[in-house]
Amino acid sequence: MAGTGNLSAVLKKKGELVLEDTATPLPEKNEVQIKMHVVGICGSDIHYWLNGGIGDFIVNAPMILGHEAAGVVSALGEGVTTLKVGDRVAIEPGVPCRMCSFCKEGRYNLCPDIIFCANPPVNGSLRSFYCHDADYCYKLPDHVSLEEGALLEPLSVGVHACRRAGIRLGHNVLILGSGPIGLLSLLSAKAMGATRIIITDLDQGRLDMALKLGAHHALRVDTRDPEEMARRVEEALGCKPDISVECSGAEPSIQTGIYATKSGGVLVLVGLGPPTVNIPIVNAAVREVDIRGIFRYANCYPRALEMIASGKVDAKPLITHHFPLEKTLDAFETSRTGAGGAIKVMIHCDQ
Ligand code: NAD
Ligand code: 572
Ligand code: ZN
Repeated sequence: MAGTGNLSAVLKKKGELVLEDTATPLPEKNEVQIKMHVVGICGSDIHYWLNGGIGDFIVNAPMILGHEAAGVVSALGEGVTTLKVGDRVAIEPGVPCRMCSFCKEGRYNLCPDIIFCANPPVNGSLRSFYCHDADYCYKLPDHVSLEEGALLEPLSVGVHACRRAGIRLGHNVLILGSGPIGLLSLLSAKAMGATRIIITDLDQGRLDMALKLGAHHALRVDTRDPEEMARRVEEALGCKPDISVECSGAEPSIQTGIYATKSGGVLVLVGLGPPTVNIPIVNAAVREVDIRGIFRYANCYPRALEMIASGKVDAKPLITHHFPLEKTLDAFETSRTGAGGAIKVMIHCDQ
């Protein structure tokens, strides 16, 4: 029988985020119960809290937030043989149907029936206890912290973006936007062999973090003229980038991404802003700049974990703030405002 005493961060409706006890779930067949340790706040959690929805995904009923998560296995459901109680795991938050053509081809992120934490109406993992399919949990080596385990989620977005971009040894790369996703794309691009990386943002603090993480050039965006920004990128790099990865979703930044990318190169759209944007499509077409989108990630957790476990990637500097679960509202406020240079805010569920 399910118990109580499961402190959870519940978004009741737009603007109303509360802490309340929910039922402690018991693991079903092929699931594990996880005593949650840490959950990172993502921009989408903030968006659901402030706006009550993203596009067609509307919060019509109370929903537990959180999808960047890691914890310790506390119980096993029937049939679980790959994990044991006490294992430290990172949780891949999207579980697909496993049956459709997308799942069978390995592109399970495109599964129309995927169940993804904290996307309405599905509850997330920002709570004391949470159950998840065991094969979407990744055991962490002893030297990888649970905080790093939680970072595997946004790092997987960066890995998927760089895979879709085809980043390889020797590429010059432009990253547009230095939020957590831009910064983790930067780390992924470096790990995949990019030689020189230039990054943009409106905010100097975020650019300073990008330089600390190994960007070669950081350009502050102080004009809405995308052709001028593209010229500045070329001037700083000494050539046009082979690959651009757009991580802001802002219209002028997407425009800059097209103008800046070398003819025959690739622009990956990671940032999702307004559903319709005005872009110089003819410029992209006649210069054979391929524009590719991404939707989350598939098969990226193992690679992201390997990058962290090997020491090739150090994502820890992104973590700027820590709060206990009881202070969730303060944590969300810090993430929302970026106070104190906040980049990735972590909530600790078991303090
Ligand atoms: P964020 O808001 O923290 O970061 C965005 C950054 O872009 C900010 O630092 C902001 O200052 C900067 N920016 C805004 N306008 C700019 C401009 N004109 N030029 C350059 N920089 C500009 O968000 P995040 O968590 O880093 O996520 C980035 C984007 O990626 C969001 O749009 C998010 O929805 C999207 N995302 C998409 C996927 C996907 O599957 N496609 C997955 C995760 C996140
Ligand atoms: O880590 C997964 C993730 N995905 C984001 C944003 C933040 N974190 N996406 C942006 C919003 N889309 S969506 O298709 N949607 C609400 C399902 O607009 C998903 C990807
Ligand atoms: Zn996210």
